[in-house]
Amino acid sequence: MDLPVIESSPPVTAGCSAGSCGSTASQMDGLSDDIRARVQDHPCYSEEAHHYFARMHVAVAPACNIQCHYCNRKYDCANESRPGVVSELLMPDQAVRKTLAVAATIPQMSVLGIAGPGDPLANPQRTFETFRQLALQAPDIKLCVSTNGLVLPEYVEELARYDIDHVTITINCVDPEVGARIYPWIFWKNQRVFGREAAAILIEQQQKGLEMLTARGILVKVNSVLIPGVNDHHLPEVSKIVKAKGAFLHNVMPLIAEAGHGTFYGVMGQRSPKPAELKALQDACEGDMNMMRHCRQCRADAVGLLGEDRGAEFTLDKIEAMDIDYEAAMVVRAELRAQIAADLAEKRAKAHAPAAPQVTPQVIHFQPHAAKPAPAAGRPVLMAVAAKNGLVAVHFGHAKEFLVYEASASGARLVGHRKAESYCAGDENCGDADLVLARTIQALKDCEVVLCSRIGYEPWGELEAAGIQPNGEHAMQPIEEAVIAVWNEMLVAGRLTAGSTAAKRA
Ligand code: CLF
Ligand code: SF4
Repeated sequence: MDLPVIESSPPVTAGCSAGSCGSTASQMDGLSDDIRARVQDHPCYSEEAHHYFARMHVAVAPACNIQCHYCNRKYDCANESRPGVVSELLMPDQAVRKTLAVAATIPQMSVLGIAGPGDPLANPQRTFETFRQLALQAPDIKLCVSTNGLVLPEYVEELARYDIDHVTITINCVDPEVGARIYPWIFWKNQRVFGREAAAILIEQQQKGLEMLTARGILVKVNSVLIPGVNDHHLPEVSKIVKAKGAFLHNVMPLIAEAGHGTFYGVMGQRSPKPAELKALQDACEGDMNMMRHCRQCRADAVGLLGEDRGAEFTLDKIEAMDIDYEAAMVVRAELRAQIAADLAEKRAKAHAPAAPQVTPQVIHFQPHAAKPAPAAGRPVLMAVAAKNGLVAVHFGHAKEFLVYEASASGARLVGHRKAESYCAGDENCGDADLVLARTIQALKDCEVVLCSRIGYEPWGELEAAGIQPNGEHAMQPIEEAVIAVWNEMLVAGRLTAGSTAAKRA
């Protein structure tokens, strides 16, 4: 069968090469067949799936019923978006047409989410009319919603009616004292409630909604915004509690606060966490909970694979002009999904085959999804990867983001990502190259290695001078295989003894 060639479509025949094989694969292995089937094509609920499947958001929900200190409603919901205005607010009919247009054009688009720019459940008519129409017209698309939780309990039944299987609740605290520093007010029973009392109501509603959803078997992801000095010490407790109540995944995201966004925190100079602080907190929560590490803090109108935005291809005027045959599209989409599922199943089967004996006990061999090798004597190393579709496939100067992996004796695991501006656009913008390169190096400063498909002479030197080793030797290799290979090289070269370079970066 010939599948359509999509620019951003991952190479589904590339074996483990196209996927993520580390800790997330282990998490997937530990799931029941039922749960695995429900998350395996959701790019947010499965790290593995995010290499293969795309999501889209439709911005049908402008209003909100609470105020968060990190949000300015002129901009996207900071819970689920990076700052920037939503390009087009949509009515339900428009949102449905856009969804069908995207799904027909990008067959790996598996999930439609409503995530703002306000709160979807504060706009129930628009949100549920969109879901109602899509459940009828596009039954092959998973529906997903993200909410602050204030009115969640009263909509659990309706969410279940439209077979909405994935719900995200943003829970930043379980203590009203902490909450009062995040939420100045909520709108509750036709009046504004302020401070601690507002936070207490919100927390109670969130917890109740979480319990009701999990009791109905709906998968719940909890998002938390990490706000240094406000809820950083509190989030491990949040993680413990939401896990105990049945949440499936916890996504701790960094606060985005810049004065130019006009948010209270931005104007007041509240700082955002550093990447190392975010990772440390995620690590601290991980003992109790599955942690999401690949969130890209999407716009409320994002389209495409996580980390890319193809929204400009689907503006209202463009989708009006499109001829959409959704019946035919569903056939193509089903074929693509079956092919990806078969490919992943084959990889898992291979992974469960007995591992070859280790040639030397010190070096890790790449065994996708296999039992972890015996610990070797080498410290963990952070490596940034310019990646596409699960491969080391991007020129350093063209990378718009870097995935950050931690390589250690236990294997390679994704621990985050860093945004970058591509400075080598080959046009007049190259005039700012020095500035952009300096910012990229700053963003990667806790990494020891950068893996990319190619890199120029000048950035090579600048990275080395900053203590970051560029590496273009593993172009087009699967990410984890490349990361482990480099870690092994460092180990053999004696660069991973305790106290060597990484310690200075901590
Ligand atoms: Fe959208 Fe959110 Fe559904 Fe995903 S995003 S409503 S669960 S389909 Fe995903 Fe984007 Fe992170 Fe959200 S990467 S911001 S977690
Ligand atoms: Fe903004 Fe979302 Fe908070 Fe509402 S819930 S104030 S839209 S961040």
